[in-house]
Amino acid sequence: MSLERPLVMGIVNVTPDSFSDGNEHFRADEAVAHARLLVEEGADLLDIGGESTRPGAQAVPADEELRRILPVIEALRDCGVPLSVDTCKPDVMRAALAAGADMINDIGGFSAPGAIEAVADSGCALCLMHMRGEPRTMQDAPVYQDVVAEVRDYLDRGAQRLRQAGIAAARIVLDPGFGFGKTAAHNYTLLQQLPQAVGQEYPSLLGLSRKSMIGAVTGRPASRRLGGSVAAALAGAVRGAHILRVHDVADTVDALRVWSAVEQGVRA
Ligand code: 7PJ
Repeated sequence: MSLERPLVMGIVNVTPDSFSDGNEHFRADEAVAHARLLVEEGADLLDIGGESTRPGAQAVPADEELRRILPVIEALRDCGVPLSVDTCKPDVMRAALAAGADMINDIGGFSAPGAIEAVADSGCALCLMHMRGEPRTMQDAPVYQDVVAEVRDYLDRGAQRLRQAGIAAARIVLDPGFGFGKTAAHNYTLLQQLPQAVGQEYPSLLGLSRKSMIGAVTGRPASRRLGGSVAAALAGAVRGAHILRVHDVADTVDALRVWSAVEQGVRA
């Protein structure tokens, strides 16, 4: 994909938290319908997730995660945009790739035993994200000496591990992991210094949408963080972010179009 303008990645959750009806088919159908709407709204790619990774969330077994996401991947294979799958589990990675996924988005940074082997030979794109600790406990008073340098170091080492496994540089995307073992102050420092945090060698992916760092500044609950999320996405774009992972695709696309018109003019 061209990375000349920031791409918008639409979030497709297939978790009971977001689709509270317990019926599996209903849940998959809802997710697919929502995903198709996001594509109509201008999503350049979709990120399908079957495990909630919010702070304090409990782990989901691989077979349950696959029951949730496989029907959704299969239904969306022909939707016109590449499909990313948000998972840390090597078994889920393999099955998702076999079902047609184009990208694996691992908040664990491909650190699980077997994760790199699961993706190495497929040719898929890989998003390697920084996290401190694990989702259940990561927000228990995270401490850094220098958050930008420590995130950069983690991402550099992670990318090195992928390269040493024979993975081409062109497949790799790096993400500073907003909200994953970081205070609001850490998150805003990372966003302000994005080029230093992610470096210049690989494209970057940012997940800022509706996160607590937006609530920390606006005082608003997750359901009312649209304006703050769009502002954060734009701040990322201004600093050179390549992929913006968002819930609100239409509004983010509008903001990026207006920003682009200001910077580059409107074509006649
Ligand atoms: C992220 C993610 C993120 C990447 C989630 C949420 C939590 N994957 N998955 N980056 N966040 N790469 O969306 O609030 O920031 S789940």
